[in-house]
Amino acid sequence: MSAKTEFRLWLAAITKEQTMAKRAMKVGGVLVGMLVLAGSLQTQANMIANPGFEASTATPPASWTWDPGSNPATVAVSTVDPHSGANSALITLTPNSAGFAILKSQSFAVVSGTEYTESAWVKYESLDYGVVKVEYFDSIGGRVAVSYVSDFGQASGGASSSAWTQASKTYTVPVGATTAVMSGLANYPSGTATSGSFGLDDFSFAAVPEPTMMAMLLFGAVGLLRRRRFCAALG
Ligand SMILES: [Ca+2]
Repeated sequence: MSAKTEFRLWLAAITKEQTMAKRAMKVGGVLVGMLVLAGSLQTQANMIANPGFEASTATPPASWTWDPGSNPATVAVSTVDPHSGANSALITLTPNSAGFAILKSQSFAVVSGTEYTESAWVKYESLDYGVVKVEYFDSIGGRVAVSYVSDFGQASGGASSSAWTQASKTYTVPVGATTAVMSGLANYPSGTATSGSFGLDDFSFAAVPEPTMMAMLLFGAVGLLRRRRFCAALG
C-alpha cells in the first residue's frame, strides 16, 4: 500500500469517526431533550400552592386556609422531621366532643374528564381520624364531588404512624367541575390520649401524562437508540 493510499484511508477513518461522534452527540442531545420533556410533564403541573410548606414558617401556612371547626385544634409550620425540605404542617388536637379541623389549599383550576394524581404525605400520633381529600366545585361554587384520597388513624385500623406515609390515588375530574381544593382534615385524639397530631407535607395534584404523549416519547427514544446501535455496528 502506497503512503498516499494509507493517508487517504487514515483521513477517511478520521472523517468517519468525527461524523459518528457528531451523530452520537446529536442523538444524545435529542435523548436528553426528551428526558427533560418527559420529566417536565411529570413535575411541571403540581396545582397546589406552597405544597411542601416551604414558603415560610408563618401560621397558618402561606397559601393555605385553616378552619379548626369546633375543635380546640391548632396548626403550625413545623421544622421537626419534615417529609422533605425544611418544613411540614402539623395539626395538633386536644379532646373535644365533635367537629373537624381542616387545612385547605387555595382553589385551583381543573379540567373535567382529565385524570389527575392526588397525593400527599402524612404521619400521625394518637389520631382518631384523619383524611386527605379533594373537593370539586362547579363554576358557581357548588360542590360537585369529593375524592377521598386516603384516611388514617384509629378509625382506619392504626392510631399512630411515626413514619411518613403517602396517600395517593388517580381520579378523573367529574363533568361540571371547574375548580378544586385539596385538604387535610382531622378530629380528636384516639382513645384516652390527651393530645394527638396529624402531620402533612408534599401535597401534589398533577395531571397524569397522556398515554399518547408518553408513547410518542418512548417510541422516539427507542427509535433513536436503535439507530445509534445500528450506526455503532457499522462503525
Ligand atoms: Ca416540606
